[in-house]
Amino acid sequence: MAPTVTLLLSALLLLPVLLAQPDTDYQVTLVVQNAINRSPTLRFKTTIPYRAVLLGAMRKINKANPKKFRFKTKEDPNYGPFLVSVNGVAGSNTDHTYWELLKAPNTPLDVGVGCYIPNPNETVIFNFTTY
Ligand code: B12
Repeated sequence: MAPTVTLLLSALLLLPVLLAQPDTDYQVTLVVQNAINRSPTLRFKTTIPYRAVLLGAMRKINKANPKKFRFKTKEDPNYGPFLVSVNGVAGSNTDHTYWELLKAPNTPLDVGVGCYIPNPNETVIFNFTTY
């Protein structure tokens, strides 16, 4: 087969794959709430690239709002980053508190911030609560 024809055929075969992966970023909303002391709820919006993880959205929000959204994570050898604190409020083993990760309105995420891939226009809630 002539090289030009092969090239054309390959391009045609790749087309559905390329079309299935949108190149536009999508919006994610992050809500920070405290179920224990009822401090004011914060809401941030950002955009992330196709199938980016939640941690990427958090870093982007922190970069845009360094005084309003800060966080710390601790690397777990098995599950990746554990969200330890948000805006200086840290979970505690003695008080049995932690930052719960929810997909709005109240579905707990089944993985941590380093693994979770938000859907387009999704709202993720960081809820400081007890266990
Ligand atoms: C107890 C527990 C917790 C406790 C841990 C605190 C404590 N002092 O006990 C609390 C309630 C805080 C917790 C929270 C979460 N957990 Co949890 N947790 C467990 C559980 C039931 C047992 C862990 C354990 O004690 N192992 C025994 C000890 C000796 O081993 P260890 O390595 O020291 O255990 C530590 C780690 O497991 C770590 N840890 C616990 N959960 C998570 C989650 C993530 C993402 C990370 C990075 C670390 C981590 O805390 C443990 C104590 O220090 C496991 C399931 C299981 N049966 O293993 C789920 C499990 C580890 N948790 C899980 C999840 C998803 C979460 C949350 C993301 C849930 C949510 N929607 O909010 C949050 C973490 C949010 C955040 N801030 O990052 C998943 C992780 C799956 C994955 N691939 O990421 C598991 C496997 C359960 C599941 N759904 O399948 N968890």
